[in-house]
Amino acid sequence: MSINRRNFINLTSLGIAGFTLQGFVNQSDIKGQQPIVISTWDAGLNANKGAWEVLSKGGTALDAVEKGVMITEDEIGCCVGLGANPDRDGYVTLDASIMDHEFNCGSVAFLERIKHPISVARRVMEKTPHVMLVGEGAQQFAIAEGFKLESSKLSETAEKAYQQWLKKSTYQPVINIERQNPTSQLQDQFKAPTRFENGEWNHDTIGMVALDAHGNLSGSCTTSGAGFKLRGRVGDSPIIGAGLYVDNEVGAVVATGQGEDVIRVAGASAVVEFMRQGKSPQEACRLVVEKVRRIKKEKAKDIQVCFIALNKKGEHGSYALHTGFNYAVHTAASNHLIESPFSV
Ligand code: SD4
Repeated sequence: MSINRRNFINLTSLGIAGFTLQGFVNQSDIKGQQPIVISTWDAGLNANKGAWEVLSKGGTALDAVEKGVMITEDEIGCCVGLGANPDRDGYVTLDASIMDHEFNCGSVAFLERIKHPISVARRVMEKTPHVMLVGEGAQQFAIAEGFKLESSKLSETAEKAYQQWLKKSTYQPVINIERQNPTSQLQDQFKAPTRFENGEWNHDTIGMVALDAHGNLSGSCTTSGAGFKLRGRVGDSPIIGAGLYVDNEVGAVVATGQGEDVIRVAGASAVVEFMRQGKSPQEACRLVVEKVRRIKKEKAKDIQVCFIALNKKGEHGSYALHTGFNYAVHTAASNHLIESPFSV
């Protein structure tokens, strides 16, 4: 499919092009909703399959977005979870968040040695009066909930990357782009390095949002954050309203890229608010990305910020600051990657 990045057409799970959400959608409008799940980067293709197992059987979007990203957390040699790159002191620290259709939300940050931070985030949501637990406290909570304390040993690939990084020991944010991907139409014009080139992962996060057959939205996000970050650094992914936001009357949004710059604009929440005003998912994402670009001025060339959004009707869209971002869409018809439109 050829995609004009600047005039990208929103695809819809219903297969109907060109109808736009105008603000609030009545629950009765979406009876017999076709489920859909979308997630960031090419790792989303596998993650979507896990989510689809839940959605296709009439399961909830909440269960789907947890199960989906757990697949990525499990993938050794992938970008999130315990196999990912460590902080500058050599420890893998994980952030995750989850949100359902009733504004229930939970998150963990700076969590170490726990394989499925997304499930700990869900327990925070369901079993505590809090929204967010961090560090040692989050780990203690996880252990008390029966999660196993894993080894602190780095994966082989992360150890290699870390040794490489130690040679220079400078923190230089990278522009997140997709690894070489045979389906990428941008491949020729943009030579995407593999995740391991220069000893650096290319991106570190999976974010997922889903709409179930009951017409409810949920979202999840899980990440190792930025590789070689300062110890204690927390990004946007566990911050509700920044890395993830769900408003069941409007839509669900998740972010990836330079977390600091997503936090500054309350990114995911801002995208939801634009959709509430009637903007399409892609246009809502674009408006927030452009705000980041304005704020960052010439520094925008050094960072990546991307959003994916799904509205109440199953229309989806994305926008990124730079080329090289893609997202995976699973409907009853297919599970495929879409190149995101971008700003610069
Ligand atoms: C963070 N947003 O911690 C995450 C990083 C990311 O692909 O998305 N990497 O800032």
